[in-house]
Amino acid sequence: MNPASSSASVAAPLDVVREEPLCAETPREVLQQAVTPRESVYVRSNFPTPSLDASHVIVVRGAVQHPYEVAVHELAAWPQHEVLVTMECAGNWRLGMDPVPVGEPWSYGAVSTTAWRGVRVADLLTRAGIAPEAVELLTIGADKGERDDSVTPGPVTFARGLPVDAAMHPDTILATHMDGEPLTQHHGAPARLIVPGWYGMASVKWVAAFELITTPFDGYFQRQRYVYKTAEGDTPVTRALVKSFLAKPERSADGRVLTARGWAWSGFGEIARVQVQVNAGEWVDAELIPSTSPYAWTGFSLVLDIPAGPVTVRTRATDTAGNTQPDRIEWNSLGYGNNAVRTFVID
Ligand SMILES: Nc1nc2c(c(=O)[nH]1)N[C@H]1C(S)=C(S)[C@@H](COP(=O)(O)O)O[C@H]1N2
Ligand SMILES: [Mo]
Repeated sequence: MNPASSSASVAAPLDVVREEPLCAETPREVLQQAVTPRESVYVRSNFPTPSLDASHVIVVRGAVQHPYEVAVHELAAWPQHEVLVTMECAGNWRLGMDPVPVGEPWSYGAVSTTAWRGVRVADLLTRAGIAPEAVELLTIGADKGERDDSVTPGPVTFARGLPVDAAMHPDTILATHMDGEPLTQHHGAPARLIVPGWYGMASVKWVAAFELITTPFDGYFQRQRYVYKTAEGDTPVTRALVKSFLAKPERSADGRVLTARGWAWSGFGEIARVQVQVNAGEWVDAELIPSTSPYAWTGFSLVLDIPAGPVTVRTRATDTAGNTQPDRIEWNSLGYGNNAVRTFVID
């Protein structure tokens, strides 16, 4: 019954949305699998990809008792921690918004599930000794570039502030490996942050420095991007909203029965329920296939007795915090967090 059980791990080339800097989606046929093969993990980069190796040095500084530097190859001697995480770009399914907002025109494939391994950020910060006045961990990437709309002059560096409690969470890691192998260059080699449950922008790639700061970060990628901009004002984008999709429709030999399978995830809790609707009929509860990780998507499956011919199928997930995918979302000008129920057409 597992959505992944019908096929072995099969990779496929990414669907490229933009060549440079690379933005590319995980192809739909690969999204049938519980774990995304590393070659098929979506890529979202804002600037040219840095070329760094394991001699790259990460600086830990700011509001700490003992600032220090550590080369990435030295991290192999630290206690290791692995987490299986579904990571989604906040702009995933921007194309489903009407009108389509500015930004990368993502369809539904800016989401992947990967086993990330590395060192707990809590271990790195405990070694430095966090000063009591620290409020956020500012993670600074090694990539930068020009941004015409930046309110500050000069090149912008990819950097993000994360509340200290989220940084100290035992499953927040500085990952050096994905799928048991060193990170690929596009995914942040030699070391990247992984913040389970948050939209992808929190998981800073190519980490150059960790800086404990005493006032909330107000840089470009905190205040000018990754905010829900609506008529009511700006709200920061944080955790991933509850969402689901249909992965692999299967008909029986007589063409009648169709098995709806797919995945559901939420950064606000575990998946409590997935409902499926065919041709605008009743919503029916699907069977849930729990994940081995609280941060990885939950499978669902439902056998539907429907006639041959084109059908529309809609899926709607609810999490344990009581959030349900809405029929439509409030439009926001940067096009983030489109978790509205999507209609899938099956021929
Ligand atoms: N340094 C750096 N980190 C980054 C980004 C970036 O452009 N630069 N993009 C972020 C965004 S918006 C997402 S969705 C994820 C994507 O990670 P991936 O390319 O490994 O899938 O990385 C995040 N971390
Ligand atoms: Mo993203």
